[in-house]
Order: sequence, then C-alpha cells, then structure tokens
Amino acid sequence: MPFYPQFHENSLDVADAAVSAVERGEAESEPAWIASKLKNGELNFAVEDPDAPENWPRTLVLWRSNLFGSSAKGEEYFLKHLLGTHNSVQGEDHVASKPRDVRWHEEAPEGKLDLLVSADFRMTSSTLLSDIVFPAATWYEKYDLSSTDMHPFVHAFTPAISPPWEAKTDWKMFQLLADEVARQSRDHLGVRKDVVATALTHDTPGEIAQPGGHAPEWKGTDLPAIPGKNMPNLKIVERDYTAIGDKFVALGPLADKLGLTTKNVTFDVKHQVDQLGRLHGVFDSGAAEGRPALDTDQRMAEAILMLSGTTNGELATQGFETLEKRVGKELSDLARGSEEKRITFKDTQQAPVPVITSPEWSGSETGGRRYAPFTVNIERLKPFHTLSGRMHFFLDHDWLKDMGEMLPTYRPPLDMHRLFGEPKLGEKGELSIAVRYLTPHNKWSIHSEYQDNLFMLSLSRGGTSVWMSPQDATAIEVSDNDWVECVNTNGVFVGRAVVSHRMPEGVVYVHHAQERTIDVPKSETTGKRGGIHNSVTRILVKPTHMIGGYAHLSWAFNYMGPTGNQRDIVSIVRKRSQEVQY
Ligand SMILES: Nc1nc2c(c(=O)[nH]1)N[C@H]1C(S)=C(S)[C@@H](COP(=O)(O)OP(=O)(O)OC[C@H]3O[C@@H](n4cnc5c(=O)[nH]c(N)nc54)[C@H](O)[C@@H]3O)O[C@H]1N2
Ligand SMILES: Nc1nc2c(c(=O)[nH]1)N[C@H]1C(S)=C(S)[C@@H](COP(=O)(O)OP(=O)(O)OC[C@H]3O[C@@H](n4cnc5c(=O)[nH]c(N)nc54)[C@H](O)[C@@H]3O)O[C@H]1N2
Ligand SMILES: [Mo]
Repeated sequence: MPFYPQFHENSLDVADAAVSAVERGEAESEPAWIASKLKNGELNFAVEDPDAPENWPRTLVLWRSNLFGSSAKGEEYFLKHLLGTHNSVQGEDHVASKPRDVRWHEEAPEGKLDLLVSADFRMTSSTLLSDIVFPAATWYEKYDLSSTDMHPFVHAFTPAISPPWEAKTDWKMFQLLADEVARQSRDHLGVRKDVVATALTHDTPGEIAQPGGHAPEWKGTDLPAIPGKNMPNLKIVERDYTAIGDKFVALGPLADKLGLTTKNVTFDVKHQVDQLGRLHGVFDSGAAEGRPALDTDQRMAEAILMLSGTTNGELATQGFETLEKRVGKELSDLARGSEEKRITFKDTQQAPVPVITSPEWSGSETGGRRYAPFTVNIERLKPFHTLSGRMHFFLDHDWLKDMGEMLPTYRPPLDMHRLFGEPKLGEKGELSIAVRYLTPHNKWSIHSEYQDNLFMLSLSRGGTSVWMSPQDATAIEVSDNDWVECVNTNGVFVGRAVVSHRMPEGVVYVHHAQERTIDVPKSETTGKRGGIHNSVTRILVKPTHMIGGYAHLSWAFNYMGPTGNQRDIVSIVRKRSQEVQY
C-alpha cells in the first residue's frame, strides 16, 4: 500500500544517504541499501508508527472531496485526532483492537494537521472546518471534461460566464499553487534527490512477485527484503522543486520517451506530442523548454483527448495492434476505420461524442453498440487480468486461507458486543433500542451534492433523517417524523424518523452525506450542534483487502485497495425531546 510520508525519516535525506552509501561502495544500488536498512530496523516505514510526530502529514488539501461532510468514516475521530477540534467521540480509545506490528501510543495525538485547505464552490462541512477555502469555479465557469467508464460519451464543460470575483478554475488553482511552491523553493528546497516507494501494482511485473500467494514476513526473520518482490519498488528520482510551476503547465519528456501505459498496453505517443506542440506551442525556455504547453484548462482538456485511444483512433488502433501480438487474437478490427478519427475538444463542446473502442477499456462500442464491460474478453477471448486469465473466484492466497475465504462465502456481521463491548443488538432501554446502523448512498443526492436546493429538500423531506422499521419505532414509541438520536461510542446523530415498512426490524438507515450545514440541531447527548451520518461510524480495515502482489489481488491507483468498512456498526436509537434547538 502506498503510504505518505513513506519513512520515519525525511525521504530526501534517505535518498542522499543511499546515494553516498553507493558512492562509498557500501551497497550495490540505492534500493538495495534502503532495503537493507529497512531489514535491520535502522530505517522504518512511517506506517509502522503513524502516531509518531515525524510520521504524519501536516497539510491536507481537499479537492473535489467533502471529507468532513461526506467521506470520512469515523468523522468524530477525524475531528479529534486529525483536526483537534470540537468532537463528539463518546467512548474511550478502542484498545481491544490494539495492533501487534504497528506501534501503539497510549496517548493518541490530537490535532495532527497544521493546515487544512479546501477547494470547493459550496459551503460544506469541510469548508466550515478549513483554515483556507479556495473558491472554485463551477461547471459553468470553466473548461473541463467529464466521462466515466459506464457510459460511452465524452462531455465538455464550457463556461457560460467567467468565474466570479476570486473564484478560479481547478486547473488555475493548482497552477498558482505550483508557482508559489516553486518560488519559495528557490530559498528552501532547491533541487533534491528523493526516494519513491511504489506498490506491487496490478498489470505490472509486481503482480507476479509473490507466486502461490505466499507472503512470508521478512521483518525479524531470515528472509531477505527485496524491493519489488516482498516490499515496495524503490526508486531514486531527482526533484527540482523550483521548476514545479514550469513543469505543471507542460507535457513532460517521459511521455514520448517511455510512452503512456494503461493496463500493460504501452502507447507510443510521439506523434501526438508533436501534434500538441504544433497546436498549442512549445515553451522556448526554462525547465519545460521545447515541451507542449498545457497552460490553460482548455489546452489540458485537448491534451487528454489527444492522448487517449478512446478519443484518438490512431492510438486505439495502435493499442489493439500491440495487444494482438501478445494475445494472438484479432482485435484491431474493433477500432479499424477510426484511424484518422480524432475527437477534439471543439467536437465535445458541440455535442456529447461517442468514444472509440480502445484497449484502455474492456468493452466494445464498435458499430454503435452500447458499452458493456468485458465484451472484448468474452467475445475475443482476451484473457481477463486475473491469476488464471479467466473469470476467477478461487483465491489461494495465504491470508485468505487463514480467513477461510478462498471461495465466496457468507460472513455474518461482526459481533460488536463481544469484540468491542457495544450494546447487544435488540437490547432495549428506556425509549431506546440497539440496532444495526447502515449508511447506504443517498437517494436524494450524490454524496453531499445536489441536496441543498429546495426541490431536492422537498422531495427528501429535508434535513437529517433516520429510516426505521415500524417494529423498532413502536418499541421506542416513535411516530413518523419524530426527532430521534443515534448514539454509540463513536458519536451522535440527530434526525427525524422516517418510519417505513421497507426497513427490516433491527436496522436503521442513515443515508450517506447528511452534513452539518442543513437543519442539524443540537444533540441532547452532547448539548452541541452537529453530528453527521459518519459521526456514528468508524472504519475497520479488512485485512484481506491489504493483500498485494498476487495477480488481480494487486494494488491499482483508483481501482484496487482497501475499502473503509463501517457496516457492522451498532447504535442505540432513542426518542428524544421534540423541542430542538439550533
Ligand atoms: N458512512 C459512509 N461513508 C461513506 C460512504 C458510505 O456509503 N457510507 N460512501 C463512500 C464513497 S463510495 C464515496 S465515493 C465517498 C464520497 O465522498 P466525497 O468524495 O468526499 O463526497 P462528495 O460529497 O461527492 O464531495 C465532492 C465535493 O466536491 C465538490 N465539487 C464538485 N465538483 C467540483 C469541481 O469541479 N471543482 C471543485 N473544486 N470542487 C467540486 C462538491 O461541491 C463536493 O463538496 O464517501 C464515502 N464515505
Ligand atoms: N443517488 C445516488 N447514486 C449514487 C451515489 C449517490 O451518492 N447517490 N453514489 C455513487 C457512488 S460513488 C457509489 S460508490 C455507488 C454505491 O452504490 P451501492 O454500492 O449500491 O451503495 P450503497 O447504497 O452504499 O449500498 C448498497 C446496499 O448494501 C446494503 N448492505 C449494507 N451492508 C451489507 C452487507 O453486509 N451485506 C450485503 N449484502 N449488503 C449490505 C445496504 O443495505 C444497501 O442497500 O452509488 C453511486 N450512485
Ligand atoms: Mo463511491
């Protein structure tokens, strides 16, 4: 798993030490030297002791995320430990689940962050808590692209008006930030070597690094620690911090030198880089000399369309030809006829444009077909990216063996009473009952978005709500629309009961992303305003989600990694005073 910071020492200093050790002839290579230090314990991964002051990040920039109103499972712990601000954690630290290999601090640090920045165009629970808010341009004030793997169109964002007052496009914000970091780096960081640790990633040689799914421990054993095999790949890179701003607005030289790789298909983009240079111009000096300019949001959008097979037929065909050689099946016919088709940003502005079939995805749109995943695998027998190359259910990794989960199997929810002393399910108190607390996605919003307008608020009854069964409602003498409170060791949530026969007995739904900006009264439990759906949750990481280096059980950016499991949460739901204060 990627983890930042990477080591308990500054990775720039680690890089310097590694380089000089190699110069002195003490090690064969920098990665070998770093691995030997990790092995003998002179160097440690930061994740081995995340509560040590040198091991946590001090700055957090939220962009297109509403962490404290939406995603942060275990919200109150984030408020307490990350931000060190008002919180409603009700219980003690969960000492019952002390880790063995990660160092435990009796006094968990509070207020780890020095600076929280968010870039958003709405007032959210996160902007309320941020030190700095960058006002973002909305979708009608900037150029951008929108597309997903589930629908076959590329859409353009085109500004109807300029961003008002100080608002800036996301591209501009990051550009300005990069320029400022570069300016300050002239005095501070300059040019440094750095170590980069990368996961054993899916569709790279790393995914066959641990054959048989055996993952024996090298730490404290006789086994050697080998980068790229039983530990991350390690690489020394040079970072010119003073050039970050210049590099941010240019397409870098590795694009044409190494090509662009997706799903282990490398696209040779020399022609495209040349075309972009002629279209947008190249820089005549500085760190990006000779490189195509990406200095506006519009140019960046154009570059994305130029460099993707789904919008550039030349690349789609080239990618399929590369793949044909590897899998021995005809594939390039899927893109044939579109060799000269290039979907430009102008095209997408005129109308949503259907994409070209490309090996970047697994489906086919050839001949106007609607996209469905894996059609190329099924119809052309292109191997699935799994251990066996087929649809694959049996998993023989050591850890899955330990968990008894080598085949899909039913696992009951965790017994939170036995494990953590939470109340027993169904346990009744005075006008209260212990229930399972689920937070599925909201029907009246997409996460925290689109709910804070009169239409959606009217449709959803507005404000915070708790869906519950008639049986549970009767047990605590609650009628539809009464105010209730959900409380457990993690925190508190206040909302109106929506009593519905659609809910099974013993379960409540508190829909995802009901944030503290709309109709959130003070809670009786804490006397404080606040508590969101995620106040009552906390994360339990499922160990098998951290398996890596074994075929499709390998980490991949934005695709495969642990999820935050919060679905075994037990909460007391109780009737409260119907007089609410804000
Ligand atoms: N308890 C619980 N927690 C969950 C989940 C759950 O089911 N239960 N679901 C999880 C899942 S699957 C997800 S995906 C996450 C979602 O969690 P988040 O990604 O944190 O949620 P959003 O509310 O979608 O936040 C997106 C923010 O980006 C802003 N935004 C939108 N467009 C732009 C833009 O163009 N520029 C800028 N600068 N900002 C923009 C929006 O205004 C919004 O505030 O939550 C996770 N957390
Ligand atoms: N309207 C709307 N649509 C959305 C989104 C949104 O916010 N709003 N978000 C989008 C995003 S980013 C995502 S990730 C998807 C999420 O889409 P889904 O994964 O479908 O989302 P959920 O509603 O979180 O969960 C689905 C169901 O899982 C059930 N469930 C809970 N625990 C368990 C369990 O232990 N076992 C089983 N079998 N079921 C369980 C819940 O009761 C719930 O009905 O939705 C996408 N679409
Ligand atoms: Mo999601």
